[in-house]
Amino acid sequence: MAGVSNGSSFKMPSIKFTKLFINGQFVHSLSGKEFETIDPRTGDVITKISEATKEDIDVAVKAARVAFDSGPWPRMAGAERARIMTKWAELIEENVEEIAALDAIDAGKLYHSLKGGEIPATAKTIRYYAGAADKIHGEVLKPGRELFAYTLMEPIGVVGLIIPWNFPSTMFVCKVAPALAAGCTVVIKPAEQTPLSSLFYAHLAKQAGIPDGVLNVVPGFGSIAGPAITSHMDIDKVSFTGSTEVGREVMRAAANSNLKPVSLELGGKSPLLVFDDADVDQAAQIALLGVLFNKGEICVAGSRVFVQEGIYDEFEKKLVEKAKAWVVGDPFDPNVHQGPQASKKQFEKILSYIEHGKREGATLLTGGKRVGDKGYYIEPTIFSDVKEDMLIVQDEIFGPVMVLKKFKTIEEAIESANNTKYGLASGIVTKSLDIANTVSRSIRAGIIWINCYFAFGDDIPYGGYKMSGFGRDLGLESLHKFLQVKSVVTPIHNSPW
Ligand code: TXE
Repeated sequence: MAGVSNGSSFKMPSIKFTKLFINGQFVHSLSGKEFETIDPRTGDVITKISEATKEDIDVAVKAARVAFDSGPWPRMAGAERARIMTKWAELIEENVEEIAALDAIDAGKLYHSLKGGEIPATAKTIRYYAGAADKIHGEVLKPGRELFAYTLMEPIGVVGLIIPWNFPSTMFVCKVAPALAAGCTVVIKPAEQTPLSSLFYAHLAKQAGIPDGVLNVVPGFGSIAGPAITSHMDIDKVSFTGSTEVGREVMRAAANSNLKPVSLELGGKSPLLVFDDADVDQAAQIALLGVLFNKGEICVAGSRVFVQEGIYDEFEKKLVEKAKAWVVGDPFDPNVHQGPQASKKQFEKILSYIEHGKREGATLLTGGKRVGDKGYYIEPTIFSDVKEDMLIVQDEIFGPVMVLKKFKTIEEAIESANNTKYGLASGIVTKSLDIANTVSRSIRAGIIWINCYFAFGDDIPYGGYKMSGFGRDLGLESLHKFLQVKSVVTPIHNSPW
C-alpha cells in the first residue's frame, strides 16, 4: 500500500470571513440560514457560513447591475482597472500563507504546494488579465460599399460565475479576473464545500479598491443558489465549471430564462498515450502525476493510460513501484504527496467505483482501499486488464484511480483515446515528432500535452470538446467570453443606404 504520513505541522488558520459579500459588505443571508463547511482530514466542522438563497442572489445581482449600469468600473480607463487589479494581486501575495491554509483545510489540498505554487499563481493570473485591460479594442472594417464601419468591444454585463471545490482559488481567479478586466461586474458562487478562500479574496478586492457592487461572493448550495443565478433574468452571461450533468441544467436554465450565453467547463476522462520509444521511467512519472496530482480531483486528470506493447511490462512495473512510494497523509505535512479527498460524497463515490472495477473483473495492481479510519484518504489505485466498456474506463471518477491498457498500433491508440464522451485533455509520450504531430491532430480534446502533463499557463487556453463543454478558460479567449462585439456603421458619402 501507499506510504502514510502523519507528521503534520498544522496550525489552524483563523477564519475571518463567513458571511456573504454583497455590494462591498459582509452581510448575513436574508433568511439567516447557515451551512457547515467540513475539514476533509477529519470530517469535523470548520465553521458555519451564511447561506445565499434566491433572495440574496437577487440582492447581489441588483448590486452588480447598478455597478454595471451606472458605476465607474465599466466606464473607467482600462489602465485604471489594471492598476486596481494589480493592487489586488499584491495583496494576495502578502497573504499567501493564510489563503493556502484556508484551501488546505477546506479542500484537503497540499498546503506547501498551495503556498509555493497555486496561490502565488492566482496573483499572476490577475496580473495577466490586468495587463490586457487597456488593450481591449475593436477593429476598423473594410466593407465592400461606401461605408465607414468599425467594431467596439463592450463588456457583456453582469456575469454569474459558478465554480467547483477542487481548485477553489484557481477557479475563482481564472473566472473573476478576465471578467473584471473586461469591465463586467460579477456575482460568483463558490462551491458549498469550499467557500473560505473566495470570501478572503473578496475582502482583499475591497482593500485594493474594487468598487462596491463590482464583485459579489455568494456561497450557497448548488440546488438553491445555483439555479437562482443561472435562471436570473438580469444576469447577462454565465460561466460554469462543474459536472456534465449540472452543465446540462445550466444550459436549460439559461435557455428557459433570458437566453443568456453560457460557457461550460465540465468533466473529463483524459487519455495519456505512451509509445514504445518513450523513456519508460519518465513516462511512468508523467502518468503517475497525471492521475494523482490534487488526488485526482482535476478535470484534466490523465485517468486512462494506454501503453504500447513493446514497453508495457516494464512500464507497468515502474508505475506500480512509484505508486507504492506515493505518500498519503495530512496535507500540511511537507513529506506528503496526497491529502484527503475534498468531501465525504467524493470519497464514497471513488470507493464505490473501485468496488465496481473489481466486480467488473479488472485487475487491481495496487491500492483500492481507504487510508486510515478517519478523514477521506484513499490509496493511489491502478487497474489493468480493463475493457473499454467498463464503467471505470468510461466514467469520470475524479479520484486517485487510473486504468491501464496495452495497445499495438498508433491507429488503435487514437481510437481508444477518442472512445469517450469527453474531450478535455490528452497526453502523448514519445520521442517521435511524427507520432506527436499525427496523434495531437487526431485526438478530439481541448489541450494536448506532449512529453509533459498539467503544463498550464495564463496565456494557454483550455476547455472542452464533446461533453466536456465549450468555451475556454485562461488565455485571451477567456477575456473574449466576457466581451461582445458592437458594429458601428455610417455612410462615407451622405446617403442613407
Ligand atoms: O459537481 P457539481 P459535484 C465532476 C466530478 C465530480 C462530479 C460531482 O466527476 O465527482 O462532477 O461533483 C454548483 N445549478 N466535477 O457534485 O454539482 C455547485 O454548487 C447551478 C468535475 O460537486 O457540478 C458547485 O458550485 N449550479 C468538475 C458547482 O456547481 C449548480 C469539478 C459544481 O458542482 C447546480 C467538479 C445547479 N443545478 C466536479 N448544482 C471539473 N470540470 O473540474 C450544483 N451546482
